[in-house]
Amino acid sequence: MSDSENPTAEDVFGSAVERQEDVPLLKGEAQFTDDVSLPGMTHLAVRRSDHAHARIVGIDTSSAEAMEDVVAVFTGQDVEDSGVPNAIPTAWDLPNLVQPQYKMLATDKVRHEGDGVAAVVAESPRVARDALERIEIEYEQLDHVTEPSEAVDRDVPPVHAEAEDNVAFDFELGDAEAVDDAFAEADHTASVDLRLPRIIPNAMETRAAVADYESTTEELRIWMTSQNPHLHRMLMSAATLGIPENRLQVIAPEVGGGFGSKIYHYPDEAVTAWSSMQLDRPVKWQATRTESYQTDCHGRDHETTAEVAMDDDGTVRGLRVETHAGIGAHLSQFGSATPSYLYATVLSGQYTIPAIHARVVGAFTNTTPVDAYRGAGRAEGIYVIERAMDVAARELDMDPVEFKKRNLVPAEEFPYESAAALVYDSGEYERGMDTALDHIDYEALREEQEELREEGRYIGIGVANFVESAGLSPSEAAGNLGSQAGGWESSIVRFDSTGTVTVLAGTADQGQGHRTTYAQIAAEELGVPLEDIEVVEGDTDRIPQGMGTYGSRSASVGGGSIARGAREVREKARRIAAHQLEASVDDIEFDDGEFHVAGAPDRSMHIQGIAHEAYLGHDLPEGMDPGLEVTDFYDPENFTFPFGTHVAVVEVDQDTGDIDIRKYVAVDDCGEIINPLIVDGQVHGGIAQGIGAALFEGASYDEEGHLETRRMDEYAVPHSTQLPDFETDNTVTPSPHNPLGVKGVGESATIAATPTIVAAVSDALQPFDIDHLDIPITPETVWRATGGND
Ligand code: MCN
Repeated sequence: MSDSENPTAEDVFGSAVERQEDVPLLKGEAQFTDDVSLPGMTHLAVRRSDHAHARIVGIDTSSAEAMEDVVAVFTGQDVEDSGVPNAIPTAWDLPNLVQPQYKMLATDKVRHEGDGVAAVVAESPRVARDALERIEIEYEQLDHVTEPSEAVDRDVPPVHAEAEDNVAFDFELGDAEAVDDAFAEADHTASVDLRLPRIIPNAMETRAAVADYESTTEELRIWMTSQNPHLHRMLMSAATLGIPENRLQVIAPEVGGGFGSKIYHYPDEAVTAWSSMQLDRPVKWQATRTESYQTDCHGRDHETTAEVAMDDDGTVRGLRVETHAGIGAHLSQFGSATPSYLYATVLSGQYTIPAIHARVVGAFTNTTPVDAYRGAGRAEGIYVIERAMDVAARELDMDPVEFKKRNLVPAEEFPYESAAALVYDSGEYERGMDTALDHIDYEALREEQEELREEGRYIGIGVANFVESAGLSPSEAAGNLGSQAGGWESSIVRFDSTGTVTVLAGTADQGQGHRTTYAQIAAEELGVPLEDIEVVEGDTDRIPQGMGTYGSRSASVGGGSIARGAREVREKARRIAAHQLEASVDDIEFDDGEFHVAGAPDRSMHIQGIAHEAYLGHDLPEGMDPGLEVTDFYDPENFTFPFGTHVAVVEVDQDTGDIDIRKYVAVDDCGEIINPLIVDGQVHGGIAQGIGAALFEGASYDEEGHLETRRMDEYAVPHSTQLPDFETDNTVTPSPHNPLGVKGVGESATIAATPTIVAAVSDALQPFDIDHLDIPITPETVWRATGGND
């Protein structure tokens, strides 16, 4: 079927249905948190630390309090004195994890520039901001540290007294002895040092919250920029504010991008809610762009050494990885999980590496907390294995494509248990690689490369393979690894009496197109036209339970739940049809919304008509309750493992250092595809962010520990004009782990694109004897590494 046609309900799954959510977004009619305006609403602003590390000696708020239209000024001590639990808790435990208390506002020390010290509530946002300046804070400055390895190696005042050496955790995975043996026996070894700098998430909409407390009912309602309203409700209610979940409603209206940064429970939203409780008035807070850069959790921040042991014929025998991971000044909810399990378990990549050992030291530093950013942990892991494989191929003087192919997990080995403790569900890695390579003429390009080098022109070909763990589940396994949240998802599929369908989902869209793809799933299962289906997310009162949108889980876990619920609804409708058509249930066939008696197509009822009967309740099978609605909780048996191969061809100009991406090919396998248009969009956005990390992005701190990249004109993200046209393609290897056979796709391309580009640039620079350049590889980096114009 063509892209633009309106598919029938029967063939809607797998069709390129246009995004249902775009019209209000494009017309400016969509409601974001900042659009929420309540009678009597006040505005909150946060006074943040100007220092990387300092003791708070005294705070004088009197001048700010005296300002006209200032309603209140709160300090950390006020929050403490109010008697609320005041904890911003972590959501992932590790065996030796140090978990210092993280409060809504600092009381004793500031630990990074941007830590909240006081909050002003005023009648207008302008007055609230102006009053911040009038708060006088006396500090005693302390030595600070921003680099992870330095934090644990250098003698600096600890960020937290609980971790004197700044070690938040020391994590190991794999078999160190087996790796030592592999290195002792192998013909060759290769090693590479890698620095993955901090990435700032850069959602279009900065974080925001509006809180409205009703003292008479003791109920709190909060609208916020959330990727997971139910998780926010859980963390905010008991641990932070000390109110029961059933008194707290969290609503995520439209959310303008998240990329991970809106998963977390931050102090700012909490202090907004707390202030509303103190004042019994609605309170709004919206981050400025600089506040967002200073306080939204950053991504990555790894310093790694990777070593590979291999034989003459190119067989990899072992991998050893040592990483220092910066986790920032505070432990964010998944700040321990991301650089440990999410990272180390994918270090095997697509390869049959018999022995793997990884050690990760998580370090507190005087910087913005670090947590999951698109690709979370898996991006870092795949970057390590792909760079290590490229450098190892170079060591063997072997073509990297040949070397990688030789070590791929063969299709017949699935389910495949890796030496890094994962069981990959399904895969056809060689087919993915071949499909990607079919988009270029590899041999011809290699010849062209040789010829151009004679002319002083440098092209490079980068080929990166990836596999990722998406949709963390089942809950029990996640719990065994330390997760304090479930791996399940919940949905409600409800017919109403007029035959329209409401799908309520516990996930929360930030641009992924759930309203379209979820409607496609329900349409397919129920045979109802798309326009009769409404998808609702992001309101804990309308959909009581859920886990949210992160880890590329919504299609497989959220979508899986909707499919299960819809199937159960359909089966109930089938029983009603059988009863009213006076036939046995086994004789009732279902075709595009219509139930009919086998062999008698004119004896039929449409499912939308049955919905009416279900609510009338006049003529139902004996013992059946009225209504046509199912609430489902779905806990899949395992992750899904999306995979693929990306290829880039670049030309590097030695004189200017410029990198021109001549071609970019992405072949992704996300199992069965619900909507190819949306999958393509996810891949496009993901490539842009992966290229951003490779060539443009990276937060930096100056010598005083101040964030230097504080604004959009100081932190480079790629413009569309700096990106090539992307060629996308798919292979389809269904996942056996969910009812739809889908795998995630939301992070795949971000994971793949960075190593692909770095491989291509390194390949181009071979004549300069450069194996690896750290990211972001800017023109200056290239120019310096190649000796400038010498
Ligand atoms: N999909 C599909 N067929 C598949 C797999 C997915 O049609 N086989 C569709 C899904 O139905 C969904 C979209 O593709 O509409 C992404 O699905 P999935 O991979 O399940 O990811 P999630 O919806 O759970 O989204 C999370 C993921 C993550 S972790 C980040 S970070 C990210 C991303 O999605 N942040 C985004 N994509 C983003 N896209 C936008 N526009 N904005 C963000 O902040």
